[in-house]
Amino acid sequence: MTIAWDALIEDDWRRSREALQDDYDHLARQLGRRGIDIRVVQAKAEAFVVAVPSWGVATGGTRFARFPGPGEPRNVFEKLEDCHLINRLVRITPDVSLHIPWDEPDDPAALRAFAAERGLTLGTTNSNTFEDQPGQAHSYKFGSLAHTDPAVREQAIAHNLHCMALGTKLGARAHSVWIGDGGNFPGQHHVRRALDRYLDSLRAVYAALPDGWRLFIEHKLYEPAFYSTVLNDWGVSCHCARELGPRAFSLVDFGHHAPNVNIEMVVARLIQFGKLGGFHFNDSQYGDDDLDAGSIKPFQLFLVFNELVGAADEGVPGFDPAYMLDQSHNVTDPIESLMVSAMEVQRAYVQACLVDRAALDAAQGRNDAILALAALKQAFTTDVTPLVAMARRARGGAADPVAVYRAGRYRDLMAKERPAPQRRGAGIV
Ligand code: RM4
Ligand code: MN
Ligand code: MN
Repeated sequence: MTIAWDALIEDDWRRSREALQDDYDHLARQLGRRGIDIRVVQAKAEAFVVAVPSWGVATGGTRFARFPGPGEPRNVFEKLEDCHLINRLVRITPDVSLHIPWDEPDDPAALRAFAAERGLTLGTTNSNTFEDQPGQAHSYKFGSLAHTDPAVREQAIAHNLHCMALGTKLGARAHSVWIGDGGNFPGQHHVRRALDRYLDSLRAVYAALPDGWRLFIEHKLYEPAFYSTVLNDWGVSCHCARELGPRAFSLVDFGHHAPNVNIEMVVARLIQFGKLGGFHFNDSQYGDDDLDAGSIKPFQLFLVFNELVGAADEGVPGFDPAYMLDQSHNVTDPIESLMVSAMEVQRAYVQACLVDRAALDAAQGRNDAILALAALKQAFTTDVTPLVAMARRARGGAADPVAVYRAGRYRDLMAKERPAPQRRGAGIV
């Protein structure tokens, strides 16, 4: 059985078009008064893309429990089916990040073709040396790339090389490394030596980076190591990326910072030092909560995009960050969460495009804090909903993706088509 998505998208459009057009016209006039052509901004919205994580389409779970939903994907092909539907409705997520070995294909060419038939690319491989796999020679219990035992480090390096070799067959262009290495207790590991070992291992990974690829390294303050981690913050990450070479960059996962860290500052500094590789978008109240992007601190997301749009406008050399979502869904339908999150990231981007940079520059020059903040707030408080909805519509997506998704009753269908229990390790973190 198939679902008539095109008809559902049209129904939704017919229902909403009049109100939407009205709101759009109003916004066009409002922006016109500020000297902004809505069509120019809409073109930017239409060109915006953010990758979805293959591991995000299944329910995540916590260390306490996992409550799987009906019809969850059981393998990488089914994950791509879900990703395809997401992109079909929102039209800004044509790229999927894969996690190896969770998504290890028997036949890489077949997986690549399966994705391409659905208009999807597989742009980034993510390695996993934070858990053990069946039959593995050495355990990662006490670390991987930074382990004290060279045999464990070799195994972790080999896994990363495998990911990149696989990625070349899948058409990927980047490899992303996050490790769980660190200590749970003071004194457990030698802080400086652990970082030296990590860097030595990463040099071997970097040396094998395929032509035209970028290497992303992802810092994280804590978890699973609760006292100290090897790549603990953006400064250490930036240092390591510099040590490695011009194709190594820092990746910023929003949840990997202490509460109240000024992430837009982190982003600005990495831009300034030529080492911003990309993002794992999500949101959090406390730690690596992996909640939906923009759900807790939408103003922070906007401020990050304010830095990004500012850098793009200025033509900062080498500035080309990769945008990816990295979330774990526990109480929502993962497809809905990923659609909403992608749209929230797009919204923040579009709002940042509305910042009156001349006014902001002038206010900064005069040290006028009130008007500087006002320039940002004017953009942030502009409701761009009709603009992004029209952008979606122009690309063949749904005016209201969640409404269309619910009308299609995809989960009910999948519950019948995907009855088997999910395999362990298939993206459950
Ligand atoms: C980590 C980190 C990585 C992700 C894993 C599953 O906290 O965010 O990017 O691959 O979780
Ligand atoms: Mn991440
Ligand atoms: Mn994380």
